[in-house]
Amino acid sequence: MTLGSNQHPARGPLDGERLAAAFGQTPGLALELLPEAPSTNEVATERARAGAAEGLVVVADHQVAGRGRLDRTWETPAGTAATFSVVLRPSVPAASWPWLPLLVGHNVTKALVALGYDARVKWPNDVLLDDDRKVAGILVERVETPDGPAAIIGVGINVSMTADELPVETATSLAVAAPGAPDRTQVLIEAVTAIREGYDVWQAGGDLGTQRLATSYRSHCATLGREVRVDLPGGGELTGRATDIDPDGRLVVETSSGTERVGAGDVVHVRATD
Ligand code: BT5
Repeated sequence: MTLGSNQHPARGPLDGERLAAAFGQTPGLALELLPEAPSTNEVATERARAGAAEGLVVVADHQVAGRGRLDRTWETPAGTAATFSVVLRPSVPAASWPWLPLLVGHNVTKALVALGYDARVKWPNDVLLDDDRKVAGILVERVETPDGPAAIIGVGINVSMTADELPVETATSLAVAAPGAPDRTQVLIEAVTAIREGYDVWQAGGDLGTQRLATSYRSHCATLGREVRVDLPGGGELTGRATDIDPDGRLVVETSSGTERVGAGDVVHVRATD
């Protein structure tokens, strides 16, 4: 039987028991699984403001109003994606916070590599597969809460979308990249565990932890060595060769008029042009 463009193999719901068992075994993680949510970042923000402890993972089986950066949207057909947010309450100095989005991208990439995919991270934190197509997006937001500032770490991973379900041309999914994609529950467990472990090592390591993260991130970052165009808010742009990530997590670009550094919060788009 061939499947028409509107028919897709059945997709089961996330396995709440497996998620609860996996997160229950990892110290510092707790699970809130919702059948449907507008945006897990929104729900996790509410929970953080209401006093949720570090490590709460809010998972939506189906996220219906997912958010990207800068008011962009994140679209995931029902049953095809891992969409979750983690509440963190970092104790690192404020100067180290810019590394957090990079850390998340780095560890989601590592989780996909461990699952057998040729994943790499595009600065600051888009996770790419074949032909530079985006398989995962990350939205890190700082929120003020009565217990101090919290970081809401939002991650969306395209797992089982077929080619005709991809929301934009630049996207891909694990299933499109290779047959036999793991189920969404497994992808979610691997990603959350990798983020939590990477975060704990980073926090425990102090300045040395950030230096180690920077070294590891640089060696896996697909942007370094590429010719790039960086679109800036307000319509400006920079073009040149991306040569480094500086100690503050900024991208260093050698342009024809000198060296420029851009922070993750200051860019609209980064595109490889070579
Ligand atoms: C991101 O934004 O890449 C961050 C996406 C974060 C999504 C997670 S899901 C769980 C949590 N809860 C939320 O509400 N959000 C987080 P940005 O770099 O702005 O990319 C957004 C752009 O990617 C869109 O404008 C589209 O062009 C494209 N896009 C939308 N959906 C996509 C998808 N599923 N896969 C790949 N690209 C997508």
